[in-house]
Amino acid sequence: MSTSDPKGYSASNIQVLEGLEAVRKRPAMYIGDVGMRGLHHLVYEVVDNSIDEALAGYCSEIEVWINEDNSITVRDNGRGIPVDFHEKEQKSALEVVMTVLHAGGKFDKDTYKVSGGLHGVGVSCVNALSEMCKVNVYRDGKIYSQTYHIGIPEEPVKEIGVTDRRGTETIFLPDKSIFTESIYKFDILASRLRELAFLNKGIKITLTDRREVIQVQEETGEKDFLTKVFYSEGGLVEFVKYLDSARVPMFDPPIYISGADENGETPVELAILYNDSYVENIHSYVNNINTYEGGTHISGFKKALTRSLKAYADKSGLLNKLKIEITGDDFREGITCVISVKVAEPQFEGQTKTKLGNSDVAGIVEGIVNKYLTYYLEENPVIAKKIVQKVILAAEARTAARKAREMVQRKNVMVSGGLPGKLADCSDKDPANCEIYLVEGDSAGGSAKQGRNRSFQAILPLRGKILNVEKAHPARIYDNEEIKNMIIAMGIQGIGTEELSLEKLRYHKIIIMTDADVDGSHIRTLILTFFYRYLRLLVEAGHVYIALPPLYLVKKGKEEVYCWNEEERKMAVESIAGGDESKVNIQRYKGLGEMNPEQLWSTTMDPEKRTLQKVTIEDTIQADLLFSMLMGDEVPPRREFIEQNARYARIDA
Ligand code: 0RA
Repeated sequence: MSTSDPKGYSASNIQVLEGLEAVRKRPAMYIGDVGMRGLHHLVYEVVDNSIDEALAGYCSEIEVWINEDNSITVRDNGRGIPVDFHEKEQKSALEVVMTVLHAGGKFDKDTYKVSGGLHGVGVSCVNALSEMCKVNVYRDGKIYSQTYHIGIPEEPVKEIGVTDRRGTETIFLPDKSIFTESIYKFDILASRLRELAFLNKGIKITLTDRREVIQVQEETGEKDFLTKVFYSEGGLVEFVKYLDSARVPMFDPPIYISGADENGETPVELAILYNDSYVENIHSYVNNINTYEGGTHISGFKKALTRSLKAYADKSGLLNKLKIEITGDDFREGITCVISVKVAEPQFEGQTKTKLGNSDVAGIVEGIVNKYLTYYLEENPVIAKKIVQKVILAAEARTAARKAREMVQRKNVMVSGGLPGKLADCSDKDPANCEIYLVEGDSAGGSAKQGRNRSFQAILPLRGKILNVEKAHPARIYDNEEIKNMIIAMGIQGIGTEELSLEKLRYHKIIIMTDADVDGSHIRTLILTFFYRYLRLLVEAGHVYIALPPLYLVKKGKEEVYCWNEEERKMAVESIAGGDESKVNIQRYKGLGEMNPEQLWSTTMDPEKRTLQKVTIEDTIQADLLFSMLMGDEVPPRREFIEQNARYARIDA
């Protein structure tokens, strides 16, 4: 094809338009969804390209701005996207990268790998889904620029000036006709960028919120905006210490392991810490993506951990007097670990495509971890002994726990139908149709029982204290009446990572319903902590919800409007009394018990009218930190942390 062939140009352009059109037609296929998650995903997609440039060794700094209009700017000091003319496509390389699907890695194949975001879709998708996008490339002393509208270039790449800097700057405004959300959340971006800084040591990442003015300089009138800088010299070692900042470590520094397969490919890196809690806290990443469903890298790690610790314990005679068997779980009680692998062609599986499927990775990780851990334990006998002793305690406690559980299950069979006396069960027996409300308090439980639709809604009132599982030993879980009742009522066979099975789950919706006050939110957190630590699978499978009772009832004569927030309250007063608060009666609901059964049904339980929030484990790092801080022993960091991170598991509607 000759460079002057106009057909070549138009043919490639038609392809480009078709590609962009496909993305706009089915955005969810490319970025997951068009809600909060998808909106933020756009930023990660752009930042990932800069991270790749940094991993290639050409970029040390990435700056991200949330602009006043909720557009985003991402700037790096890398080599700059190439702008040279692309013969085949008849346009600048920059234009190809920005408009052709999956074009990101076409150039410079050896050094530039497209790791991509979760879906690895590339920056052209971000472009297609933006009502405006502009890229400035600083390269060879010049500034090049191109602007796009829903992915289509306004004009060819232009040289617009000279510069002494280097790098790429992308500005984009997500298309409001595609996304259901348009407001960026600083905390969500901060959390991901912090994670990226830990995972990729040495890269400085700055996040600035131009919507939040912190201070105005008196003399110059210059504004200081809310800014956070994320930078980690120590990488994963600092990451595990950060994760355990509310726990008491058993040793310091953390164990650090890094290696690769025999060809020097598939780099594996991990850091391990043990603390005095009973929580197993393993976070894993593949190409910087959080694989929270686990996968082959995790199985390889677990195998090697068990094998090397077992071998050491056997050899050192520490197990000589032990009569009981040690299981894999015992070796991981109180562990905090981050594992990060880079895989050339990752296969993602599972419900949310966050489970690594590549089978060869298991052996690679197992080999590296086994070799280094064996050596580490030999070299550090004091620490090794501490770990083994903790494992023995875990095994003993687990044996005790099993006895307690068996007793629960036996008792269970003897009582009528085996269900807790407090449970008001539903008549339908098909779990897919059934819901259980976990209701705090006596009177609310009573109202819920009267107000419910008994064919498919079951009520379990929680009256006593719910155990704080963050502090309690797993063996004590079954001692707690309320937790025991929940487990039996839900029909769950066991708890933890290995015994939990959803096969006999009796309800597909488990709905936590608590008061809208401090006590209520405390109880909700206790229940969520239990679910997060021991029934993670249940949450991951999307069975757990939070009921949202209304906060206000605005009344004038016969007219009644329920409101779920301040804004709705104002709107209600506006619509029924022209905005005059003195003409209406406003009732603030603090407790569920203030509603009669009919009210509770129509506002909070009727599937036609209620609002449920599904609990998702979107951000496992933040969830873990929050639960460990809220519920753990270390008091001082708590208050500040709660204030800064009101978000635990992300709750989606
Ligand atoms: C391909 C080749 C080269 C750089 C890049 C891509 C590149 C892409 C992005 C995206 C965001 N920031 C980026 N920085 C660089 C290198 C070509 C060369 O100079 O040899």
